[in-house]
Amino acid sequence: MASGGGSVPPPSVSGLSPTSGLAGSSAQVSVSNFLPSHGLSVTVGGVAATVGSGGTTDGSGSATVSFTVPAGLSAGDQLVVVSDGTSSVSSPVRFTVVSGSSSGNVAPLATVTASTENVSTGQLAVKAVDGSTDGYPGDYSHEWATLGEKAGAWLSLGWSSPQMVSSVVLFDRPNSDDQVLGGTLSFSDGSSVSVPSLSNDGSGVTVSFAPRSVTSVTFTVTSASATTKNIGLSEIQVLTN
Ligand SMILES: [Ca+2]
Repeated sequence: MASGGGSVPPPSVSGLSPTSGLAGSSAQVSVSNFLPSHGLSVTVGGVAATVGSGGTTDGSGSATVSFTVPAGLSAGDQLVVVSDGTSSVSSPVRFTVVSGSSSGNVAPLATVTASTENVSTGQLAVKAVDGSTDGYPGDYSHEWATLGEKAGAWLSLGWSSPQMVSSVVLFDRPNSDDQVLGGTLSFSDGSSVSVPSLSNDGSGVTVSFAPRSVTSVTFTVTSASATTKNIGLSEIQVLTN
């Protein structure tokens, strides 16, 4: 298509980040030499991803496009392809869908609210659905911590469309002081399910129940250990099958 002015560099894709995560988590990838001022689409493993910010190239055909890893993909390495409608280019690095996504974790797709959250440290409610089970004494930026709450603290996940859910996996804050000793999952259909003591080392505890179609679930802490200072969760997964 170029005429006279020398060679045109081919469109390219680079900088996939992060390179792994759960279905519903966010990632971004950069493109250059695509068509200028064009909308971009992204597929992961051949499945269309929801495109967030950066979904249109600038005047030089560059963009850093964020996207949501689609649900329904098998765990493992998946090809990421960006298209401007004319060129479709694969990322040289594949996205690794981590375990948990294959069974459809819809928690990262939810709007998350909580009784309190620690804004000053970044231990926010949304960190309970960021795809990472890390937390203090590891990386505290991946967990939800309340402001001195114990029993009575709550975290609520809401979806714009009904989700058929059948289990929830809860990950306590990994530190040895804070521990949930009991809780309740309350669903938008009026039903509720008891949550047992969570593992104090932050490993996942699965609560399974009869499948139900819901638009929200609220986890309420009903009991906390005596040494608890700021109850919270490093992660919560809501599974659809
Ligand atoms: Ca987390």
